[in-house]
Amino acid sequence: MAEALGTRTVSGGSTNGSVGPAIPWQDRPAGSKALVWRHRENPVIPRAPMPGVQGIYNSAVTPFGDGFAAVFRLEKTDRFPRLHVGWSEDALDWQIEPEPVVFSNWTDAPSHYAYDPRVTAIDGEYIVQWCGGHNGPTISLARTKDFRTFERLENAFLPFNRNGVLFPRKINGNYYMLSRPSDNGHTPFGDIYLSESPNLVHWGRHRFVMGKGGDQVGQWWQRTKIGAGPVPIETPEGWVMIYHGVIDTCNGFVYSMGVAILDLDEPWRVLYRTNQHVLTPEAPYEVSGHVPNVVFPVAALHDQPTGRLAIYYGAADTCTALAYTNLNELIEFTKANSAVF
Ligand code: BMA
Repeated sequence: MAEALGTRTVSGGSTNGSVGPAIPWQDRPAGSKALVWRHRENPVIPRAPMPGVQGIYNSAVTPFGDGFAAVFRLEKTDRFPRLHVGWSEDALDWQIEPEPVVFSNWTDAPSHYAYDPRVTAIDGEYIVQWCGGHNGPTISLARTKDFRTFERLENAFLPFNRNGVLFPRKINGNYYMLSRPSDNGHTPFGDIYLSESPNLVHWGRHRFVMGKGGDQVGQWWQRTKIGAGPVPIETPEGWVMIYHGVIDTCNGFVYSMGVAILDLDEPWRVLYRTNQHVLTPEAPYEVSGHVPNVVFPVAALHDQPTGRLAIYYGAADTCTALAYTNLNELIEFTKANSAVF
């Protein structure tokens, strides 16, 4: 049973410290020593939450008003990924808009797919980042205040790029966004980079942040590619960046979850990085689905007074799942089990 919580301070990609709704939470199962444990009723959003839908995964959730808003990657039976807004009081039960997001100032061409959205609360508005198809995948952006009207910004980068993740505040006066340059297909490589912008339009000062693992560093779980996940969480120890790491196997890619801590003022500097995954596909809904063996973290809700963290992740490119941890424990584990390379 999820324990009942009162109103708490919540930062889900927001660092404004505003009082927000109670985030989902279940205690670590009795007898378990797991650092990260799964919501017992996973998947929180099943593969077909409404008629004509066959997948909803890799999606962003954020505190909004008295409850929560989401931007979902939703696929109907044409299997074409689009962004759909969702509303929830408890971040567990969702009302999902049947029609995709429409932009006030931009008409998406029919070829413009949209997937793997993130949402960053910053300066009193929400910036949505996703992988959009514009003659190849790249990072698209839009701003909203109410999740009803969305204004498109110019694409941040040239194709090919994925996993754009905007920090929740300016650093030294500029916006910062992580990304993972890629190719036009099922990219068999990939490292995390950081770019800077004064205005969310012009991006530059691109810096390497961290690379995939491999034989030299004894890191096979992340040997093929890595990509940033939820909006980084600001802590006194640095920015906590949850990310995915991928191994190629004779049965395809396997996506797991890892953690890094980045310097607060120079976030291209990696202070710590887990030398092992902290969640890997094991549950039936993670090992079986449209793409088996995928745990793909994209959003995190943080309850500052308790340190509770609820992490949303796409499972097997099919449904949406939830896992829990304690942020302080996650940081301590990352520091104690770190390999920076
Ligand atoms: C990546 C993206 C993700 C997907 C993952 C696993 O390249 O396409 O949307 O979850 O592959 O299939």
